[in-house]
Amino acid sequence: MKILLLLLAAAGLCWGQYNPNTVPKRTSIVHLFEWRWQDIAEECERYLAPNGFGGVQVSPPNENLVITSPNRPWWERYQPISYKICSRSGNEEQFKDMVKRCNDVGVRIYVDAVVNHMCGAAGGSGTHSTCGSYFNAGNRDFPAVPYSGWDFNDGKCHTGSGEIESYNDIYQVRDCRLSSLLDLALEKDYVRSTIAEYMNRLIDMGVAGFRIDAAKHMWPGDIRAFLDKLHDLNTQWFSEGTKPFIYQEVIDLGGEPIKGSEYFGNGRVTEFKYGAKLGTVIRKWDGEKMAYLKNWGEGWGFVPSDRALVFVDNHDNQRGHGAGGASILTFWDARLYKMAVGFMLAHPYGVTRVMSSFRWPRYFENGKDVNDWYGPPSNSDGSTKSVTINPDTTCGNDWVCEHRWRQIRNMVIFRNVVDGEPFSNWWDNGSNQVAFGRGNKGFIIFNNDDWNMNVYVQTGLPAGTYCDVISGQKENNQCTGKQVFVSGDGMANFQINTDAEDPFIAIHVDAKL
Ligand code: AAO
Repeated sequence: MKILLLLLAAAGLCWGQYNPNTVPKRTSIVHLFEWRWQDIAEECERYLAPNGFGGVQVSPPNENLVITSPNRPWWERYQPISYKICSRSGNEEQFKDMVKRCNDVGVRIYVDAVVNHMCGAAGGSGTHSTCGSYFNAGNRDFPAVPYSGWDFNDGKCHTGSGEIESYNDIYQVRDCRLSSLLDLALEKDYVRSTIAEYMNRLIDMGVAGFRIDAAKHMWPGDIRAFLDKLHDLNTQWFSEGTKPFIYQEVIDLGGEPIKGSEYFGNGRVTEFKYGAKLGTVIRKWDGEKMAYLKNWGEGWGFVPSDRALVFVDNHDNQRGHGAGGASILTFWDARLYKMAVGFMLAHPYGVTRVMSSFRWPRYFENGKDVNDWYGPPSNSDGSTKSVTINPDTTCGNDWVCEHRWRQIRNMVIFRNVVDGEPFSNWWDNGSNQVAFGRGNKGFIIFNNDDWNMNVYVQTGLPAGTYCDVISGQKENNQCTGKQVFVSGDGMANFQINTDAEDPFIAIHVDAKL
């Protein structure tokens, strides 16, 4: 079987593109949700490149429906009107400038490709779109693409409502409308070619890959058909013959007939069990404890590591959309969130994506956040506010910038330092005090119990004094945080009190004093 796969790969028949195309030793992606292209370009230059971020997932760049009731929700960007590069994040010039400037400093751009559908059936008709293109949702007319009635699945869906009524019926999930969004007929070559043309324009500009939105709602073979038409990446920044990185949004928490594994032939898949389970463990719900994380990864029923794109929260489940439920940790639960992100970035499983959010006036009624629709920080004319940077390096204008939190940023660096090193030296107290290393390059230890911790454990690191990159960091060969002394045999003493600001410590060889 292995030999057959190798042969297929050699023959170029295995198309799947699993490699994020980042520059060496830059291992994580950050989702700069709803950011403007100008702000992303500056962030690449002033922050992401200097701190070793591999790439940025950007919000859908194409023209979308303008929704005024509610007032400009974030989710209007998941209702395409055309493939013109024209959205609240900026125009085509600005997009191109961002891609160039980020690539020039070695930070990749991944586009959120919304190609399963166009706007909702009740989108109306007119020119209320971000670039003013005319459309008529009722007639399925999108002349700016162009798509017409022929290009949609209305005839193919067999539910009375035309909507997905049951996730247990794979035909409904693929051929019917997801929350009324007009479902494109991806079996048609015209539709496939049109989508590929859009993606190729982006590839030619220098984009390094795509998140395929709502991939579960497309047949794997249909996705494959448009991926087969894609160009290799722009040789200004990538070596000849490089294919775009593909990660498909397939929500598979178990319990439905559609499995993430059906999509492996096309690229990676989003592993939603990861954040749902990690949140449950760190919250200590359902009898879970961190000691159980010893076999985290495939051992927990996740897809193989080399097929997974992982995250603690995403733009949907941080506000109750999509899937994962109440266990999902977000910036709203900052202390636990930092532990979860720290664990994710230290652990070798998957390609990791860090979330970067905007704040909204969260307000629960009957357990549901009624403000889950709130769009990005915006001015009275609806334009998105820029990301301002405060003197202490945090962000203003209600941009949360989790990726700039010291603990998270330093763990992004940790992951780069330990890249390629094995998971090693696991230790736990049978409860919620756990530790593990990455070969002889890095070590992390957590105390999520309700009592203080004082232990001697094997770090696997060379002897020396290390600076904890959670409570501080190494600056000019001095440590602004706690210091850890590793003796000649690799052992070290760690003390973490339950009331510590962040109940975990991480050290790595680049933070050795
Ligand atoms: C908006 C309005 C709608 C309106 C529509 C059209 O909210 O009321 O009908 O416009 O006018 C986003 C927003 C939507 C928004 C849409 C378009 O989230 O609210 O609709 O833009 O503006 C499913 C899909 C998944 C999708 C997710 C939200 O499978 O692909 O729903 N995510 C992506 C994007 C997302 C975007 C879209 C897709 C559309 O990330 O931002 O929508 O482009 C089950 C299924 C999942 C399913 C969820 C939610 O999950 O398994 O596949 O996700 O239900 O419907 C347990 C189960 C778990 C289950 C979950 C929830 O946890 O274990 O499997 O419960 O029931």
